Amino acid sequence: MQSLELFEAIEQNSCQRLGPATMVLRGFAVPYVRELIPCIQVITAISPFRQMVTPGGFTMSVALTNCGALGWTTDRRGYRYTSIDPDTGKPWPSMPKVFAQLANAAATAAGFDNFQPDACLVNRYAPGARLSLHQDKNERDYDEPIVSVSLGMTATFMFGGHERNDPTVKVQLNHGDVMVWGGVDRLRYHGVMPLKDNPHSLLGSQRINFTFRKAG
Ligand code: MD3
Ligand code: FE
Repeated sequence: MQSLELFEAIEQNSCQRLGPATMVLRGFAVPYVRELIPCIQVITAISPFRQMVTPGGFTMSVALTNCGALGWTTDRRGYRYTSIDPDTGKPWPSMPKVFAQLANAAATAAGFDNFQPDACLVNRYAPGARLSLHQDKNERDYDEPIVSVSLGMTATFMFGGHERNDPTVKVQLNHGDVMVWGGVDRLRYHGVMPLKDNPHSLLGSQRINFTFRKAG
């Protein structure tokens, strides 16, 4: 291998620390992608992507669905986890084994043993979709880590502090990157900048993000 290729190969699988308890595992999900993509079709055939309304009355630009025992939802009454998809009246589709295996392996690689998620939020970003700065506060146990998997187009993630006005660090999240955070970083503000349209070879003009949590 040429030295530049060797460097790129290492870069592809690097481990980057974003905060005291936040790691970016570059390319960690790449070996799983061929199995993950057909799972997305199965999940969305049961519970399609939809744009939900926030308690403030805004329609989210990000479309979402869920798999696993619990799914994250929002409407005019608030944010919460439910076992039933409010649009279908049926349970959310079950979490594919390969999803749970990937989440568990990534958590272990980042130093969190025995992560067994019961919820997987699947976010779909079309060009222009964004997620404004927020905290994830709807889960029961803040000691459990969260694992996020990025697929498709590259997004710019914003990583803030514990106050809304704290400065943010911007991080590019590419196809196959996995982020794991917990502990003291669990309640940090974060968001995603409006998605630029640079079509991806496998997924086209979209970004799909899985966020695994222990919600119940
Ligand atoms: C929390 N999703 O669904 S990954 C969300 O890319 C969400 O779809 C984003 O924020 C997405 O709630 C970001 C989740 C994430 C990543 C890093 C964090 C949440 C974080 C760091 C600290 C706290
Ligand atoms: Fe979040």
